[in-house]
Amino acid sequence: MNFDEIKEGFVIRIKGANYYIVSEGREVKCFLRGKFRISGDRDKILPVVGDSVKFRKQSNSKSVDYAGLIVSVEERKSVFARSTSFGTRREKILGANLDYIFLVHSVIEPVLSLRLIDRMIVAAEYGGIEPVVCINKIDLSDDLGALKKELNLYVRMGYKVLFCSAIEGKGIEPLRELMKNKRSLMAGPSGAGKTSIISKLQPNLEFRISRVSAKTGKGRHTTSHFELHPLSSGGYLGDTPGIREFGVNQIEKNKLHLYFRDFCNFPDDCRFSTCVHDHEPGCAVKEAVKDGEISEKRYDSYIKMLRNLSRNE
Ligand SMILES: Nc1nc2c(ncn2[C@@H]2O[C@H](COP(=O)(O)OP(=O)(O)O)[C@@H](O)[C@H]2O)c(=O)[nH]1
Ligand SMILES: [Mg+2]
Ligand SMILES: [Zn+2]
Repeated sequence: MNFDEIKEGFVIRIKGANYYIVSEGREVKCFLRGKFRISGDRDKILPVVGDSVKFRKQSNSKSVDYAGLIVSVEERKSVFARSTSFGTRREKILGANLDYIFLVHSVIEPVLSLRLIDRMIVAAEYGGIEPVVCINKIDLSDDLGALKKELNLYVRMGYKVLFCSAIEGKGIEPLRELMKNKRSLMAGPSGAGKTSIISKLQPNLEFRISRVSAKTGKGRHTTSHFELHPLSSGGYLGDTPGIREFGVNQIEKNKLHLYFRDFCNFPDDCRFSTCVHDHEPGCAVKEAVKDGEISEKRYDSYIKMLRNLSRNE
């Protein structure tokens, strides 16, 4: 085959050995050959969805579905990863360069769990992705004011918190606005309404996304596949139907606190520089919890996660 001309693009879908790249507004089917290097320190890692790549376009190709050869992967700005098993710190990188991860949770059915939200936020912060808390099914809430007050905790930390009802089509516009020209991922417990929200964002997109998960969702523990789908208002969106658990066991115990944004206002105030804000005396974080500057719920989430990480070590 004859290759020339290096082009740039990013991976939106991987099927077997085929990598589908968007480049200059077109989809290009590419493949890998041999070993290649990721610029920076991650060597010999296979591209994932969202990776920016350089590829050699096949010359003389008239077909839209022409082939290219991926020659390099650019350094990742963010990663979407999860730990692969308990008792190890191994992780699997599922995606790269995502701008937002929408943490879709419902008021009830399934019941709202701030602890799960906290865990998902840690996973997002660890990967360098901006999380957006999205509370769906507000039509089922009997006290929306109280709910908003409860969630205000995240607003104070600087996170975006959205409320919507996919059924009633309420609160969808701000979601669409945020997703515009960004690469986003939907995540959250099964039944929270991810698919319903997608169908309101862009009719028929939910069918394309479901098809992806139907094909790959054979075993619920094996699924870790997602694709990025173009949004007609600009940007790309993926769903994570099979990624049930947000494993964060790969995080080092003494680094966990770095992913709690609200703890970071007190970085140098603890007596011990190695303080993980657990049983140490003179801990500024614990002091801030006592003073109500840090929410007790957040601290409880932290300790719970810390204990889980300890169990792994
Ligand atoms: N009452 C109410 N039900 C909803 C809403 N959004 C989704 N549902 C229902 O919740 C169930 C799960 O929704 P689905 O979109 O499949 O959730 P997913 O598993 O996160 O993709 C379905 O029966 C939906 O009809 C909502 O805003 N209000
Ligand atoms: Mg779904
Ligand atoms: Zn401390």
